[in-house]
Amino acid sequence: MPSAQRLPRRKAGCGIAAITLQILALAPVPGIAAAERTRTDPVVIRIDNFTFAPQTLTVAPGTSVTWVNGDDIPHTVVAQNKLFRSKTLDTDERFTFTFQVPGEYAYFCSLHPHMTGTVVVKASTD
Ligand SMILES: [Cu+2]
Repeated sequence: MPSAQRLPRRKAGCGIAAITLQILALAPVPGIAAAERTRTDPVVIRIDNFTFAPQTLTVAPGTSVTWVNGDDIPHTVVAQNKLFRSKTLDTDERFTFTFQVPGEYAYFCSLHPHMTGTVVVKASTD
């Protein structure tokens, strides 16, 4: 029996299988890297010209989102479900909130209620 395992044909077969496994093992790596990037990148929503940008932002659970007021007049960031509410933000002031629970969070500026935006929180595996 040990001699049968030393046949050259078998060795060749094992080598091809090993190469195939290596190719398959490489495949998931880009996906994992993308998920980590989603979690760790600082996420900023700019407030410029009475507009939140991006107006709709999708992040993974646990992401901290920072709003920065780039306007010369004050704004606020207020969740419609009252989950968060910033103080009045003057120029270049910022407000950060960490989203833990998946869902859609609509928010607006209480000083200019026509200013609206949405943060969508969902697991990166979706
Ligand atoms: Cu405003």
